[in-house]
Amino acid sequence: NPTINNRISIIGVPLDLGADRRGVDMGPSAIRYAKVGEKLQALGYEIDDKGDIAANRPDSCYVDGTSLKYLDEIERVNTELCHMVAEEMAKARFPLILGGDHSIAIGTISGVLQHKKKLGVLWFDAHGDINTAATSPSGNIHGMPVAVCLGRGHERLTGVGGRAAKLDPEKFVMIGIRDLDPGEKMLLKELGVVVYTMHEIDIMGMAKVMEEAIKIVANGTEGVHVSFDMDVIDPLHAPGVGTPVLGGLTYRESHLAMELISAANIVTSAEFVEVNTVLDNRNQTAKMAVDLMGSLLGERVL
Ligand code: HAR
Ligand code: MN
Ligand code: MN
Ligand code: MN
Repeated sequence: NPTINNRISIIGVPLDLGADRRGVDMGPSAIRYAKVGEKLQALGYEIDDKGDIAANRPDSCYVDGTSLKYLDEIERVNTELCHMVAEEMAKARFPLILGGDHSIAIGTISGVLQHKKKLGVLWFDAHGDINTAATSPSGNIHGMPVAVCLGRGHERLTGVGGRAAKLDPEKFVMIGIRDLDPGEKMLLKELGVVVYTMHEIDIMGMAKVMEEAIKIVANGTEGVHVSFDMDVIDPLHAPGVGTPVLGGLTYRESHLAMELISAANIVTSAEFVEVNTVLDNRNQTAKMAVDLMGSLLGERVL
């Protein structure tokens, strides 16, 4: 396998300032409690758990107006995450990031970009996360990381990891989308991001969607990052998320997607985000995240 070696570094980011609802700050603990380390060790990986990046709580943070809530702290945490991800990759290790709200994709992706200038991204989400302060209905930064990684948005966010290191929108593919704001629809079309909404998944089937998606992100790139927002899965199977949206991926569709990425040998980093323990049902969603990591990293039935 050219892209994954057998060494994984786990980084927890207990940040919930990008979201409206508390609870995703406990995501990394919940995912570890669901035995992520044990699962990956059993698959033959050598695991280095780097622990969590310290993130402040909303009570002790300044709210920067309403259009970019908690900008200071989110910039600080993502800058640290960017450094850590780049550091682990410099040691030829695979970074696996545990969220935390989805604003942490800013730090993860900018860290990976320090090593892979041409990076493909597979973004699994119910949402587009491509708002800017101008279009966001909420001011929540977890609705903005895609815009930031494509070079749009507040300079304090696009500046994380350096303004030059940004993604190519033609190598960015979204899967499972079913909730977009008006400004997001406009920017997606303007930038030419390929979006497989739930509609395309229903019509084409997940196998065909992934075949096309993998081709797009793998051709002409040095690696592929998987950004997995747990709310892409139907709330039936993943109730522990802050912003559930009906009509999501089934259990098998989500696993099939991970298995096909694994079989393609393209993934060089991954993050699993938005596990909200307060809203979860006996850690079901964290357990689901760990099972998906298994499928992504080579677990097979037979
Ligand atoms: N689009 C809405 C906003 O910008 C909701 C964003 C979503 N929540 C997430 N992100 N979990 O994927 O506020
Ligand atoms: Mn550093
Ligand atoms: Mn998201
Ligand atoms: Mn989402």
